[in-house]
Amino acid sequence: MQQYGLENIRNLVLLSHGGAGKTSVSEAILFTAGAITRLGKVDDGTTTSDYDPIEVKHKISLNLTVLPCQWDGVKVNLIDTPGYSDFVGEVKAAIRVSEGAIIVICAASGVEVGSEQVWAYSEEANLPRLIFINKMDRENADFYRTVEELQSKFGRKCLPLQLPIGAQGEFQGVVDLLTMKSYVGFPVKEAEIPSSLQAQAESFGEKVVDAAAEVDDRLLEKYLGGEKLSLKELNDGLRQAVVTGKVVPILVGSALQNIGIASLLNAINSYLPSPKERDVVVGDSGKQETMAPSQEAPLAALVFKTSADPYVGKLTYFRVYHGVIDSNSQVWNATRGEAERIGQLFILRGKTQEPVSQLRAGDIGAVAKLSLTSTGDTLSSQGKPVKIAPSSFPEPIFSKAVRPKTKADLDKLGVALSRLSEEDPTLRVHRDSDTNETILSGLGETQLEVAAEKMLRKFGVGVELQTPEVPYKETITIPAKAEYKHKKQTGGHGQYGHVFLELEPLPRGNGREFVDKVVGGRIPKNYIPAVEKGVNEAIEEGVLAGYPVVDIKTRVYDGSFHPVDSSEICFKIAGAGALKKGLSQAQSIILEPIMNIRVKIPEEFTGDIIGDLNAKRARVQGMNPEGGINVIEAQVPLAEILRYAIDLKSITQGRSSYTVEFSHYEEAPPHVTQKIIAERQAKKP
Ligand SMILES: Nc1nc2c(ncn2[C@@H]2O[C@H](COP(=O)(O)OP(=O)(O)OP(=O)(O)O)[C@@H](O)[C@H]2O)c(=O)[nH]1
Ligand SMILES: [Mg+2]
Repeated sequence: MQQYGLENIRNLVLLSHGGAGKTSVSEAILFTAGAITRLGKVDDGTTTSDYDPIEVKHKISLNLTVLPCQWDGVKVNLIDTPGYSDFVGEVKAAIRVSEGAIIVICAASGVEVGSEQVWAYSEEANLPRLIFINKMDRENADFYRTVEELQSKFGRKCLPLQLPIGAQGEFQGVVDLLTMKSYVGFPVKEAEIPSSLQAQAESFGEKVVDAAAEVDDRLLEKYLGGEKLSLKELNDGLRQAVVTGKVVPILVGSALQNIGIASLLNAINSYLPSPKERDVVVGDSGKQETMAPSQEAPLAALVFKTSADPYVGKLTYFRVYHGVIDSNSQVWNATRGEAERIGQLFILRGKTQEPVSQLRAGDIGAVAKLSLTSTGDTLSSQGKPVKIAPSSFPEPIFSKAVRPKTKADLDKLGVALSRLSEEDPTLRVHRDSDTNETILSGLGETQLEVAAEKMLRKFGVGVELQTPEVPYKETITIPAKAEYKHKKQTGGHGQYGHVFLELEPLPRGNGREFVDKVVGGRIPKNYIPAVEKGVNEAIEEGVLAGYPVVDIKTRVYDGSFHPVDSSEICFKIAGAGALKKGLSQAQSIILEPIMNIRVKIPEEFTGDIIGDLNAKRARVQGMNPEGGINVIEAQVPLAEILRYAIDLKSITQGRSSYTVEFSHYEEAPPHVTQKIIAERQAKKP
């Protein structure tokens, strides 16, 4: 097995909006580097990266995929990611373990919202990057228009290192502005620059030389002195400029035609940093420090993904930052403070797993069936435990109720859901005790639909997703007294229970209280728990629309009994009856949950968003415009924002994010109350 030193590894994440061609580019890279012998196609479901049957079905990537290959003695670990914004959890995990990024832009559709989003993520993570303008063979492909757009959005540091030869149906190859040669077709043939492109190449080439010389005083001096810089000097200068983020090279090609891919691999090796050039942050949130990477002991490896494979079981993906990890060894999970047994290690390439005896710092691998380790944990040595800072994931904002289709599905539901949320850290599951529903939360509708599909395919669990019910509550507004006598004379001995209750509203958020104020044994002590039970059962239903009553104090203060006919059940019935009578006199109202919401949008959408929030009965509480972004804070009823993830995406074309959390319960306005009551009436058999 070949081992690679730190400087001979590249860990790279492929980023773009949905469908710009990341998976196709990764396939072309694997093919060009000789890691695969057939060039698969997304449209045929034959790529190495999109191997999951659900990915094949939808023709989009849903999971991050590690795709190693070798180019010129360098191991390149590409990580393909999904472009659809619901799956940003995968993107974040991939970014966390990469030293560099390739941003794929479609030459026909240009810089889309999703491109801006992934650009922002890579800025945030401080990732040196390359831009690959893909689909040059497509109708409407325009290199120069796309470059202009890139420069106007992301600055002039976006610098073409190549020009395309021809475009659309005529696209044939690229002009390299460093070597000043043409590279045409596949397998690639080197040629002179076509005369029609000569002038263009010279003017663009000058900018490349400027940028390369500028980062290094020695080069700059030589250049200004009128000397020609060698290819090596240009490459060294550019590498420095790229690694420090001063230049983002633009390359061009077509994944489908496999044009420009060898040049892209060359650029990856030449310009993007190796693991050696990036320290890693370790320690707990209070006390963090950086650790320089090294292949000497001790071990430090970060778990960045866990997948639930129906055949292999749990598969744990990790990136080694320090030291070496061996197959069939014992390591220390520093996050949990426990030892973990490591079985056979693998190098993954899509679904293929190549067993290896060892993985060294800088590299990425996987291991099956770990018992206690989960995503975000650090594997290290017990003698020197360290914790590597894990990636942070966005909080769930969109929920659906999960209904199993059959009894058999119900039995397997819990396991399937917990496996899924282990696999995707942006998914959460909880049981809503108010509505008795199992709630699955995530980032958007598509993500939850895919989760349901995975449940069926991977775990054989059929479910339906429904809009969750709003956990309304009922409360009283004035004190009331009520009496209920349960008395029946049947054949043998009769039934008798008699209760007086006093109801009193409590301040919002105080729940329920039950007190016994009966004196003189007018209700014997042993029947009081039965009264309370009756009250509690009736209180769960309320009198308006079947919702539980809260913020209420119930006092039992009087009653009577019969020495022979009274029983616990009679007092329970009397307690429930008195409560219902009391509620109907105490001017009951419906309470609805109010959420705190924080919406982050580009400023130009402020008017639309406020208008929409107002229509949703929100109270806007603050606005903080900052650098083109506006943060709007508001309180809004839960009932109005069950589909907010979808609404917001459509108003802002995806240029937005928000967080939401429960705040408090509040009286629902009359028209809402009437609607809730009418709906309940309609549901009654
Ligand atoms: N004409 C042309 N089509 C391409 C090229 N690259 C990709 N495509 C097509 O574009 C579509 C999307 O390609 P993918 O590779 O799946 O794009 P992606 O960025 O991985 O998409 P997501 O994973 O959904 O984000 C597919 O139909 C590809 O065949 C290209 O260079 N030229
Ligand atoms: Mg893809």
